[in-house]
Amino acid sequence: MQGLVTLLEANRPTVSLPDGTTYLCYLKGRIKRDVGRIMVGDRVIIEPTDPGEARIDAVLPRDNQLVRPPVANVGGLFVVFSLTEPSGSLELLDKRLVMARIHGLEAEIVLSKADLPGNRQDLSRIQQVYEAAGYRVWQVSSPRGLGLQELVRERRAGIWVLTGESGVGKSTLLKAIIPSAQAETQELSRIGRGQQTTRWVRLYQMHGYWLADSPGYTALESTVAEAAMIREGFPEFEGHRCRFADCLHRQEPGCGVKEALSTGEIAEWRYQHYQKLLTEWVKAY
Ligand SMILES: Nc1nc2c(ncn2[C@@H]2O[C@H](COP(=O)(O)OP(=O)(O)OP(=O)(O)O)[C@@H](O)[C@H]2O)c(=O)[nH]1
Ligand SMILES: [Mg+2]
Ligand SMILES: [Zn+2]
Repeated sequence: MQGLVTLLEANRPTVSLPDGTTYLCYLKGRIKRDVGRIMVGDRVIIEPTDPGEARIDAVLPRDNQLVRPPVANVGGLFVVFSLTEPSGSLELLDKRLVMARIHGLEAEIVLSKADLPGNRQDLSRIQQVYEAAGYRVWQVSSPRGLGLQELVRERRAGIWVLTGESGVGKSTLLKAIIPSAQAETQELSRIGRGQQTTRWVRLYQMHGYWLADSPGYTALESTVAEAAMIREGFPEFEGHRCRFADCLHRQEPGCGVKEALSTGEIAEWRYQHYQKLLTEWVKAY
C-alpha cells in the first residue's frame, strides 16, 4: 500500500493512506541505510503488521525537499505577508517568490492581518501588483475569520507550506483553519528556532491537498547560474516588448520594462528587488 508520511514524532513516522486511515510505522532496517532520514512528505510503501501499525518497506524517490521545515515533495508555498505589526519586508516577499520559482514550486500570497487599521488600502495596492504579475493573492484576518474559507477552498494538489517572516500570522492562520492544530503549532514555533526542528512537523489534510506550518525565518540565500532565472521570477516583465529578445531590462536601449516602470505600470519596488537579486543571486554577475 502506498501512503504519505504526515507526521514524525520522536522519529516515528505516521503514514496516512488515501482513504484517511493512519498507521504508526517503523522502518525496515535496510531502508534506514538506503534512505537515511525519513521525512514528512515522503511517499512510502507500507505493510500492516498489527492493528494501526505498519512497516515501511520502501521510500519513493523525492521530487524535492525543504530544509526549514524538513518536508519532502513540496508542491507549493503560501507566502504570508503582514504590512503592520510586524511591518513585513516586500523584498523578502519577492525573494520567497523567486525562490519558489527557481525550485519549481507554486506560490500564492496571503496578506494577513487585514483587520488592522490603516491596512486595507495599502494591502489592496499590493494585491493588485501581485495579481497583475499572475499570483493568487488572499487578504485574510484570522481573528475575524475573514477570507479564510475562500483561501482554503481553492483547488490545489500536493503539499503546501505556510512560509513567511516571524510574527506574520502563519500559525494563527493554521489554527483558525484547523482548530485541532492548536497544541502542535505552538511546539513547532518554539522548537523551530532550536535544534530539534524535525520533531513536530505535521501535514494537515485539506480538500485535495496537505498543509504544513513552518517557523519564520529571514535568511534567504540562493545562487543561480543565469540572470534569466531571476527575470523569470518577475512574470509581469514578460508582457512588455523590448528591442532585444533576451533583454535583461537594465541599460539596454528600447526596453519595454523600463518604459512600463516609468509609467507606473510596473511597481517600483518589484523592479528594485529584481536588480538587487541579479547582483545577489546570480553567479559571476
Ligand atoms: N490583528 C491580527 N493579528 C494577528 C492575525 N494573525 C495573527 N495575529 C497575531 O500575530 C501574532 C503572531 O502570530 P503567529 O501566528 O504566531 O505568527 P507566525 O507567523 O506563526 O510566527 P513564527 O511562528 O514566529 O514564524 C500573534 O499575536 C497573533 O495573535 C490577524 O489576522 N490579525
Ligand atoms: Mg508560527
Ligand atoms: Zn527590457
